[in-house]
Amino acid sequence: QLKAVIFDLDGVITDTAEYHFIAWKQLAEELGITFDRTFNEQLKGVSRMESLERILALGGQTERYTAAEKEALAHKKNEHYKQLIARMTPNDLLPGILDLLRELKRENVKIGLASASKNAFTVIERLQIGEYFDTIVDAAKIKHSKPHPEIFLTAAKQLQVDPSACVGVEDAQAGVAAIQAANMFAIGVGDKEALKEADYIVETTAELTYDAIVRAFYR
Ligand code: B16
Ligand code: MG
Repeated sequence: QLKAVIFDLDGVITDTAEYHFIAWKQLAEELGITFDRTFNEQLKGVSRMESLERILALGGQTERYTAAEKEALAHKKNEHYKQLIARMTPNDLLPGILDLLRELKRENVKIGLASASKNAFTVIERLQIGEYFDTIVDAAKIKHSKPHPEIFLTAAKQLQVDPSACVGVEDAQAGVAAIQAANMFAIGVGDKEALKEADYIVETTAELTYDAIVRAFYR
């Protein structure tokens, strides 16, 4: 029985995935590294430091910086990202998300947030949707990045719901893998090819209705 829906944030509830992309791309360019949207798929859902490592590896620069310098580079990206999210409003919710949150509440389905982002609380506040969430996992307390299931399992635990009664919603390959490793039903939002491992895929959040979720879950 469906008891909870656990959402990823960036790229599912709002298009902050685009802001992460813009901020990383600018930093990469300053380092003389070019990357495209295909490579960016590998950064989605991945923690800040791990994302930096992947970008440096892409540019063959893994050995070039000390740990302290890497911290500074990650900090720089985050400052740019914070500037981008500072102007967000409830208008930045992706299509259908507010209706879905309302409907889940009406149907007594619990709602959780499993975002790897340390900026998640700020973004939720800017979007003014905090009241809908029964639990929000604190990314700072999570030891293992997606695709490890830890963040989704923590959300289920905090909701006191068995993972088998949870649906996870993700836009990232690593996120879909994390949901499945947690033994939950994985819904992918976005490119059908990139997310082909998901149990159910929608191209945009507009298709992500309560009815569609229920139908997919019990199919
Ligand atoms: P921060 P999600 C993830 O959020 C993003 O997809 C990923 O691009 C980002 O690097 C990560 O959060 C860490 O974010 O630098 O703000 O702590 O998709 O899990 O909601
Ligand atoms: Mg995401």
